[in-house]
Amino acid sequence: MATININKILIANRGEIACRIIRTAQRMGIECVAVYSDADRSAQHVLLADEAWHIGDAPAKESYLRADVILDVAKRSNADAVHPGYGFLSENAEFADACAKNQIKFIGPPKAAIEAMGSKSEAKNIMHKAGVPLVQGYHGEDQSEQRLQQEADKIGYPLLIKATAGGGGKGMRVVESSADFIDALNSCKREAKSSFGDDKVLVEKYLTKPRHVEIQVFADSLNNAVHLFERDCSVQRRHQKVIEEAPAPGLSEDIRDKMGQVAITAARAIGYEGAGTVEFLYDEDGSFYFMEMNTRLQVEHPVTEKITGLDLVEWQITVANGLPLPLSQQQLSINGHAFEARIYAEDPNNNYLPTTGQITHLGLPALNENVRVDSGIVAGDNVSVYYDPMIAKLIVWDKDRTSALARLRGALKDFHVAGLTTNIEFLHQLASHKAFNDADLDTHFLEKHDGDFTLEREQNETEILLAASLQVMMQQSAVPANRTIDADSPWNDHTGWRLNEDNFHVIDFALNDRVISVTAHFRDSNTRCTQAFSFELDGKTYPVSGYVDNNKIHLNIEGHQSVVSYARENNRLVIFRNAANWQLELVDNSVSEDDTKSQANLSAPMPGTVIDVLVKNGDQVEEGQALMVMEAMKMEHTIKAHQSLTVKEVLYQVGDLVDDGAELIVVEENS
Ligand code: MV4
Repeated sequence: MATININKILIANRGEIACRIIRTAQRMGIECVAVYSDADRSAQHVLLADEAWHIGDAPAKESYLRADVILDVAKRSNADAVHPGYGFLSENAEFADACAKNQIKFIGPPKAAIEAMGSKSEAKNIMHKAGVPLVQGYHGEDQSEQRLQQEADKIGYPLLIKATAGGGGKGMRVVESSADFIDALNSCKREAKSSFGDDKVLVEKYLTKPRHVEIQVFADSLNNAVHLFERDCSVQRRHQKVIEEAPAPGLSEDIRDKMGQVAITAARAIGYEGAGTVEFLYDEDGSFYFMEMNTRLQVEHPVTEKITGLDLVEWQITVANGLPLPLSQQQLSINGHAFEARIYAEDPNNNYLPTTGQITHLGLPALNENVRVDSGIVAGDNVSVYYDPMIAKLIVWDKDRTSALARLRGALKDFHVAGLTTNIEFLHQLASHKAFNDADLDTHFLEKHDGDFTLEREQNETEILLAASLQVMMQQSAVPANRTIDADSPWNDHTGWRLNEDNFHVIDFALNDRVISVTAHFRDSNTRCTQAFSFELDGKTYPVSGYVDNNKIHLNIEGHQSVVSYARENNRLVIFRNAANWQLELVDNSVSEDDTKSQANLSAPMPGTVIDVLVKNGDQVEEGQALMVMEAMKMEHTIKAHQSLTVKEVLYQVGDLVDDGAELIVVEENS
């Protein structure tokens, strides 16, 4: 096949995978066209792309699934190729075909290969002919009750009935004995008919403790095909993958090689081109059976990238250009071990149902060759009901499984999301679980260990509340080290701060459905930058000292020192400890007299140095009067009174460095 020259790609997708594809394409000097729905006007994939076209309303059916609209954009933007990502149109044979007919290269396999794998029974027939091992079963045309019962009895029990049009675990029935077969068959057919409009089924021997092991394959248009080893994706809930890893723990070199060769045979059998995945059920005795083939780049492809050192999107584009595969099988090898944890907006305490809302804070672990984050969101973005609730993928790599798993735990602790509930704490518990550490895996792993993942938020909540109290007091008492933005000023804060004679303050926290009150007293500080308090909570008094920096609260409770992370936005304070978080709301307990005087303080318009102070505490100043002069980037800026004011306190002196937004002068407006 002649080489093609792909200079511009339309990415028919959104979120992390669209961003991930754009990054590689741009690195290869290729222009990128994004498409977006109403919900994604300022999404990351839109901002990253060289151009972006609106394609419809928020629901996927009216945007990302509109093959006609997307093809039209591809033509109008002069794209040479379309990358479908995963989901949406990635395994839509008509779309692949329509692209080809319009001389736009579909970055994926030919139409026929997608079609061949679309039906479970057709796929199994093709694989059977090619000599690919299948679970003993029947996937024939004769769908009569009699024939199916007869085939079932021949196979033996337990047995599985699968809808041939099924997917994602829908339309499956386990049958324990011959007597139960007909009832299960009818119930499976009813579900298949209503879900897929097709009640054809196949029957096969049920493996009770299999693992999901899949092989990454790659084929070019010059008849070369290789495999890029395997991934173990046994840890799933409701057929959604949760943690994937590569290589599969405990797989022998011999089985790896056999499985890889079989996967290449499967790809060749359907004239494959590009990236694909052949899924196997891997049984305890070392036997493995073809399950299905995914004719796309998969969500979990980064674990393969980490152990092979390759960029699979680059390979896809290379192959789509008509060029040969970059490496031969002999040149490929496995280096180390990788995990991917899928970070979902979902609530482990509410049956793992998706959660929605704004991400108010996003703190990522340090990124390096050991830790990678693929995400399509930033703080401020909204997770909506319209799309998949996966908000990021955390990928870690190290020299072996044990050290990679330690990396995973560490990175999960540093993955901070506020604003909505996620599965991060659950993932951390999973990565800490003994059976997972022992790699005692099978597809029922999560069901089997379900009870072990109850989240214990109440545990050590006192420490969280004391840390939160320390943060509130440090922020409100305007200790210079912590004075950063104007919103942090006590005068712009209505959380209960007030100057009072006996120097105590009441902080009311709302946590879930409770209001928790902490009474704080100042104590003498032992050092310049730590501050000491007594906090009364639940009738007990805790002497606490510490300091706050860089989103961390350093806490010393009677000699026991600890550190937690936090994010503060107005009255919302989120404390992160280990992989858990506590979302606290500061409840307004101030009395109305405190609000009678307007207190618009004067703050720094940019970071810089104070070069002149023209007022002192107690001065009366008139509107427009110059109060302080700052210098930054060799430019002078004069801070002036916006109205008639009383200067309560000048907070900086000549020569002081101030942060952008730092409060400079505390004032009271003269009425
Ligand atoms: C099986 C099986 C046991 N025996 N087939 C589930 C989804 C579909 N693609 C195939 N599935 C299974 N097929 C036989 N003969 C167990 C499963 C299965 C499963 C497979 C992979 C990953 C997770 C799973 C969870 C439950 C059941």
